[in-house]
Amino acid sequence: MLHTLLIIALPMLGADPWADTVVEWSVGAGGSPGYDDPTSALGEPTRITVDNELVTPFVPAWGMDEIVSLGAGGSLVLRFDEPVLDDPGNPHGIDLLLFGNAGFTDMAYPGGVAGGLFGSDGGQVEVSIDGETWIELQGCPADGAWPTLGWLDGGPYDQVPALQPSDCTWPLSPDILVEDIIGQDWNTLLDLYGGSGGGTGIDLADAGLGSICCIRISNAPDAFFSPELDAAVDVSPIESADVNLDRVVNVIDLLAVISSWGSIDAGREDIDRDGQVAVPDLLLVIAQWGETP
Ligand SMILES: [Ca+2]
Ligand SMILES: [Ca+2]
Ligand SMILES: [Ca+2]
Ligand SMILES: [Ca+2]
Repeated sequence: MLHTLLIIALPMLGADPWADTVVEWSVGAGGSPGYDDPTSALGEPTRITVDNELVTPFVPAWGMDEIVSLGAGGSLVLRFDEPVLDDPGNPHGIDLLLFGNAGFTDMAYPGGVAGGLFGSDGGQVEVSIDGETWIELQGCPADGAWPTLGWLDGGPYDQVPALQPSDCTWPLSPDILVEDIIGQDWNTLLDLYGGSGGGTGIDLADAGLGSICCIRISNAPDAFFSPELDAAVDVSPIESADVNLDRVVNVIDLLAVISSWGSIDAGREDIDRDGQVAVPDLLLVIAQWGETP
């Protein structure tokens, strides 16, 4: 019995919300030279880029080991170890996030006032339940809004250290449009992101699928732009107390909440997302204790 309980309480080895394996990679023509390592699209979105700069909507990831560039005619298939679900508990119905290297121009450099979107390079997205049958998602560019915001406590052009990572498993509201952000200052931008790390949101219901294992990003043979991909991420349900995203709620999550106690710019530690790490967050950890979300 004790043995069984221990197994249940242990996290799945290496369990995380990021894409795990490159299944297929075909480099296209005219992609950015040197950006041809497909494993750059695995794991967590980039939060710190070249020269220790924090990744922000004004400073997208640009290291060669951080993003992969598809090129014209390029195609990349990624697999998740755990299926990505069309979970009704996911925020805004969004189940999957893609991170590229789009960014905002700065209308008041270095003040951080959002101008237009740059590096929004398109790319076709397909999803699959088994890695064999593919369903294309219409109107969903792989590399576009929203640019990655790596940290909640840094400025638009800061270098390390920053302390409070954004939540890269939390989408922006689909009600927010790029036009809403143009002309906004840094603090308003942070408010609009609402603790999210950005990314392009995908609702698997749009593909008519309850779960997927794999995504395919491809770029037309005659495409002028080359999309870049940084990461693919399984969205975490609302009020999930799995703060460190290892798919079990245990003492690690409890300690994370305690160490951010009282913080007003927390990321996942603010489990109910009311703006402060406090008693309700602690109660959610206790209520979900031992669960594997
Ligand atoms: Ca959904
Ligand atoms: Ca990456
Ligand atoms: Ca956890
Ligand atoms: Ca809270």
